[in-house]
Amino acid sequence: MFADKNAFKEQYLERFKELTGESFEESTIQEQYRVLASLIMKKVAVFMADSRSRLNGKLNKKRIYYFSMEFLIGKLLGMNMINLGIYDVVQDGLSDLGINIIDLENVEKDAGLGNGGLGRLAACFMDSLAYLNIPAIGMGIRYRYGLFEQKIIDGHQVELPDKWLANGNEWEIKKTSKSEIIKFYGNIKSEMIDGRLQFIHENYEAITAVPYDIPVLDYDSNDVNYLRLWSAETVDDFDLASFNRGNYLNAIKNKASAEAITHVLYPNDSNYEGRLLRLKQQYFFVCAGLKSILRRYKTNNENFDDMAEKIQIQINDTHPALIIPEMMRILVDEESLSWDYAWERVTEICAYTNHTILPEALEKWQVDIVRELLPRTYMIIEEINKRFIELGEDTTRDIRSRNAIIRDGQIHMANLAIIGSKSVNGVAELHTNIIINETFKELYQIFPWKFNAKTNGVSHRRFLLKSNPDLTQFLDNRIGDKWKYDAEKLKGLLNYSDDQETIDSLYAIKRKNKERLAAYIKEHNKIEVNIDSIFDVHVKRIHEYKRQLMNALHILYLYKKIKNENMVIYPRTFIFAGKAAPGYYMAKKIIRLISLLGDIVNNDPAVSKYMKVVFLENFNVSIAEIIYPAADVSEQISTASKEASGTGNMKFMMNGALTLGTLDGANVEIAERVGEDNIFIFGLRSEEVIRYYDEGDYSSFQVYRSNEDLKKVVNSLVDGFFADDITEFKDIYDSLVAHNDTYFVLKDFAEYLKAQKKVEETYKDRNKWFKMTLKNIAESGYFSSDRTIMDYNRDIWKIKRPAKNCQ
Ligand code: 26Q
Repeated sequence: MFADKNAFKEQYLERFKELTGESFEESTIQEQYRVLASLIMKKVAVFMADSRSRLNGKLNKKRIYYFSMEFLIGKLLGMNMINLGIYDVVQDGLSDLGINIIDLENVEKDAGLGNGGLGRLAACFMDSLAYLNIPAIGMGIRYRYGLFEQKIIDGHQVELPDKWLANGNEWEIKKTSKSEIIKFYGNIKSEMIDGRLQFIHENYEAITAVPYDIPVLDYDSNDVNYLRLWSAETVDDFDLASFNRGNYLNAIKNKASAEAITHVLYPNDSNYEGRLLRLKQQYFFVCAGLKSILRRYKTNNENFDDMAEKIQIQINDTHPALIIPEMMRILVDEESLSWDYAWERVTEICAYTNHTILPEALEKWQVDIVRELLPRTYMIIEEINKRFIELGEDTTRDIRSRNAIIRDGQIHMANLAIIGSKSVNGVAELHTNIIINETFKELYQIFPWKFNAKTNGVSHRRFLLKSNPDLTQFLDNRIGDKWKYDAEKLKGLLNYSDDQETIDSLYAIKRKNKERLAAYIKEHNKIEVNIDSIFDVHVKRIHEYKRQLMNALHILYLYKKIKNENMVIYPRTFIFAGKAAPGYYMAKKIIRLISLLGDIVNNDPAVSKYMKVVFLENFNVSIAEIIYPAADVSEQISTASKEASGTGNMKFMMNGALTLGTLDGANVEIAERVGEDNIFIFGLRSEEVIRYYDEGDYSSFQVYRSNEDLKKVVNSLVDGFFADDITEFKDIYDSLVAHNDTYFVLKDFAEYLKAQKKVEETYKDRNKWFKMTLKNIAESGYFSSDRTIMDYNRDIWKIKRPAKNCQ
């Protein structure tokens, strides 16, 4: 692409003039970034066009459509340069011009179009689909504002709008000509036309969906997939005559309310809220995406027999599950196909991934609002429901009624998704067992063949190759660079387990990455941390089940021991980051608790020489890329059974941090791979937690009363230790003591303490620690999303793909 750095410089300086009408000498760093991004995008767009024409037309290949309300892709410049193989040449060229490439990368704003795990998983999957040359399109929403920007002010979380588009977006191409019209509200009239009952949608409100395509590059070829994000616009700049069956005035009223649909991402990640606007978002992108898929299908195919051979749709949690009735509506109403034929197509095309077992997170919609907003879709859901109940074997009739889609005046989206899909997968082995045996036990009896496990993975190219360049170099030197293509090759590192020089290098690399994080902390938190302390890191969304509170109580325990009993500990830096849903009261209290704890610890000279507590604000993909490589300890301490998989655990592991965790989610599989000697496991097992819930025989008060140390720690929440206002943490105290500690923080506390002690003892033996590190890195290949995607493809999508690089 650029023969050498001089060729790059020449094109870069030329592009500068084209784009800014000025010369490079007068430029700001923003312009320097924008020109670089646009120069690269120009090339990428050409590759994208070529890839598309390879796939379209005669080839008419099978494609994957990954439907997700969230794609947490982060920044694109660095990753795109790596994928194009031009990172080094650009770096050298820029350096000649006096520009540090990292400074330019940092100008880009993160595309934070997701809440956390589920959204980042979708982004990692897009990376791996492109790498594996699986033709795929990600369908999502182009939110004007992504996940809020978090500020911590006096220990409180404050939310600011995420203006990620303020300086434009160099990576997207607006496709106005591929817009679709989406209809809301109105009424349905039925009429006999040509002997067939037809349903006519009248008096609807129409909204235009405009797609923006973002290319997703393969690592080593010029194959390009793309993400298609839909934005809502009013219809007035569209050809109104083309949908003149509606009411003109209705159609163009409410410009503001039309555009509001894609205004902002809902910031909840675990507690569903039945908001009308959210439902509009769901239908909006599902309907637009499906129309664009069928438009393409129809230009290449004469009938619908082959649909499943050309189209496979993965539904990322229930958020896009309306695709099931919507596809029925199009096939039956618009294409005049029979119900049974259409249902056969739908249930061989759609596949559903479940990401949660928390009952409060399962989506349900009030019948009334669905019926009003989506009158025809609602009728179809009713019909699907009716046939599900009535058309099964008599022996399963009761089960079917109990598990109906429509119950208690609500539409149960998981039931709809399961009934309308050919595959239902959990995101880790344990999680899949729980949905089979608990959450969807009865539906499993009806559709046992649908259920399967697909353990999550992460893009090792973003979270290792890109974010940890020194470890990348270290690996290349020892095992060559095949691991970039096939992460299982990381196992080659095991040949170096007893090589002292290798172990020393791992230590040196970790130390350097800790320096980088320490500098970041110094700059943002004005806190000086000890590079030689243990970096003990807990970063993820703030939620009671993830038990940041247990970690805080441990810190409080250490503080008291050091302060009052002169206990000596190996120095530690406790690092937290994560956002709380704005309406989640307890999560916000926990942030405040950690911040105040930090103030007390960091400002007490007797204690702060041993430990520091840092809360980094605004956790996002870019900050994550600095944090994972610098961690010694990865805190994965959710209440067993609650974390479906976790993916942060995998990112830490790849970067050589050791996991301190419960046997929950994918931690179980990490433990299986590294062996119990290379991980710190503690706490209740998921069966025990589930048993306690079923039997109701846990008493947190008993635990509290019988453990003196724990009692002192918990009491300090309400005895004036933190603040003048002793009521500040009363609700946290009550959740533990008065409301029986739903997440077993007190129950697991003693074992957590022991495990932490073991971490400390182990860390003191540097060789032992870094041998464990080596084992973790070597075994992390399984957790590459390349493997996950190959598993989805083998069992669900079944696309024949060119054998690639897995030599
Ligand atoms: C639903 C309705 C209304 C508003 C918001 C939502 C909503 C949005 C996001 C519900 C859930 C989410 C996100 C869930 C999520 O991130 N789950 C995580 O998924 C990861 C990838 O599979 C797992 O690793 C985590 O264990 C799981 O918590």
